[in-house]
Amino acid sequence: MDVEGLKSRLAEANQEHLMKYWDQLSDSEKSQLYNELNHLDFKEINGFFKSAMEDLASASEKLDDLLEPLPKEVCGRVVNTQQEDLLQYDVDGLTEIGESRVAVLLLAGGQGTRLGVPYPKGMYNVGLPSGKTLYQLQAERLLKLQRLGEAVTGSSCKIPWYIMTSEHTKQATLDFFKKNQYFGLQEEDVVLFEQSLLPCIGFDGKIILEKPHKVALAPDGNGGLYRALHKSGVLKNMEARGIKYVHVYCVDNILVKMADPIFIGFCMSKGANCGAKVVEKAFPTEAVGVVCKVEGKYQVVEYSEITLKTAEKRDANGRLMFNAGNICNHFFTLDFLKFVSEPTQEKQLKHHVAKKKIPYVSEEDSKVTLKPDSPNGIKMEKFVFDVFHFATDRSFAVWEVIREDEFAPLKNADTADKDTPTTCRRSLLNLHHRYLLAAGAEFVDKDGNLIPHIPSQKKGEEKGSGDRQKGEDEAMFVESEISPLVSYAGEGLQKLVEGRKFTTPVHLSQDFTMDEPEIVEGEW
Ligand code: UD2
Repeated sequence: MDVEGLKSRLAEANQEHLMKYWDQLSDSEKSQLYNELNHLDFKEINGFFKSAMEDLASASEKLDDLLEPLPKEVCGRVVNTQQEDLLQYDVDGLTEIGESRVAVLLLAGGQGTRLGVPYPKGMYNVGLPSGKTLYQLQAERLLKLQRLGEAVTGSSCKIPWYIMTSEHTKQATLDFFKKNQYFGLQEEDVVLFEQSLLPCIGFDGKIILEKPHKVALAPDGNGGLYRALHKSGVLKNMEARGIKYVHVYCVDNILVKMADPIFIGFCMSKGANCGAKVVEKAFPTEAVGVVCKVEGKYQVVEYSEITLKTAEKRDANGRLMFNAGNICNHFFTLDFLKFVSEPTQEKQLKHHVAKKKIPYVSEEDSKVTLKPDSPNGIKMEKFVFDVFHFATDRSFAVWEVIREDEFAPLKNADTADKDTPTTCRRSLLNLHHRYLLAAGAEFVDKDGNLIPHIPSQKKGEEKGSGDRQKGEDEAMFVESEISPLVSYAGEGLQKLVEGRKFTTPVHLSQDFTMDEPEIVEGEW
C-alpha cells in the first residue's frame, strides 16, 4: 500500500478528511479503505461535482422554453397502425431473432430503495398464482421468443441476455440464477456485468464517509451502462455472436415484452439506430420521463427535472403536449452502442443530481453511522436515454404502445397507491385474461353461469385504484395466468382454448421442466 502517495492525492483534491480515522483502523479495515480510495479518480469526481452543481442551479426553468414535441415522422402508434403493417414488423423482428441477431440488455444495478426489499428487484414475487418472480417471467419470455424466432427461420437461435448489475445486486443475482438453473436458459447466454459506483458528496464538495473505513458509494445511474459496456468486454461478446440489435429495458415492468419483435421491426422500418417505446402519459405529474426534443436534439426530460408548468401544457385537442411517456424500453443497433460507449461520446453525458439523505459517520462517535432527516448531499447519476442526443431525425424512432398491454412497473411497496406488487399482479392477470378471451375462451363461475366479457361493476369498483382495500382486488376482477412458455403475447392460444368453457380462475401453467402446459381451473 502506498499510503503516503494516496494521502498526497487526497490532499491535492481537497479530500484528505477521508483518511481522518486511518490510525484507528484495523489492518483489514485499512486495506478495505485503501482499495476503495485507490480506485477513485478524485480529480474526475471533483469535476463531476462542479458541473453537476452548476447544472442543478440552472436546470428546469431554462428547459421550459426549449422543449419541443416529437416530429410526426419519427413516431408510430400501435393503435393507428394497419394490421398488415403490424404483422410485417412482427415477422421482420422475429426473423432477426431467428437469425440470432438480437440481444436483450437488462438494467438491474438500481438499489430499489422505494420498494424497500434487501434483495434485487428482479427476485421479487408479486404473488402470482405461479409464484414466479420478475426474473423467471423474463427468462421464460426469452425461451418462448427463441422458439417463435426458430419457427420463422427454421434454424435454432439464441437471444443472449446481458444483465447490468452493481456491487449491491451482482452476487445475489448470480446466486439466484444458479439456484434456479437459469430458468432453462443456457448459462453462457446469461451474461452478468457490473456498473461503476460513484461517491456521494456533501453540498460542500466533500466526499461522505459512511463508516470510518467506508466511503458512501452509489451506482452511477443506469446511464453508467455505456462506461460499463466499454470496460466489460460485453460489446465484443455481442460482436462475436453477430448481434445487430439490442433491446435495453428496466427490471421492474412486469409486462415487459423483451426483444419485442414488433418494436424491433418498427425501428428497423424507420432505419433507426436508436429508439424508445412509450405510452401516453396518464396525467401531468406521472413519474415517467417524456421523450421530446430540446434545442433540436432528442431527449428524455425526466419527471424530476420537468416543471409543472411544462408538464401541464396541452395542445389544441386537450391532450398533454409532452405526452410520450418513457417506459425505459430502448432499441439500439450495436453500431450505435459501440459509438456512444466510446469515451469521447460517453464523457459528454452529464451527471444528473439527486439530493439525498446520505448516512454518515458521527463526529462524536465514529462507531455510529447517522441517518439524516433531510438531504445532506448528492448522488450523481447518468441516465440511459441521454445518448438520444446522438440520434438524428433519420435515425430515431418512437413507438407508442398500449399501457395496459405493456406497462405496469413495480416501484413501491403495497402501502403505496400505485406501481405496487398488487397493481402489477392485477395488470398481468388482467392482460392474460384478455388474451384468453381474444382466443375464444368463455368463462363460467363456480355455479356454471357464463361470465360476461366485461364484468359489470361490483361494489368498490367505481373507486380509484388507490382507494380500494387490499384483497378486494382479487374478488372484483376475472383473471387468468398464462405461462410465458405457453404464449409470449397472446399467440398460439386458440388451439388450446377456443370454444372451451373454463371455471375461473384459470392458470395455463408451465415451466421449463414441463413439456406441455397444464390447465388448472377454479382455484388459485
Ligand atoms: C425510469 C426512467 C423514467 C421512467 C420510469 C418508468 C431513467 C433514468 N428513468 O425512472 O424516465 O421511464 O423508469 O418506469 O431511466 N438502474 C441501474 N443502475 C442505476 C440506477 C438504476 O441499472 O444506477 C436500473 C434499475 O435497476 C431499473 C432502471 O434502471 O431497472 C430504472 O431505474 P429506476 O427504477 O430508479 O428509474 P425510475 O423509476 O426513477
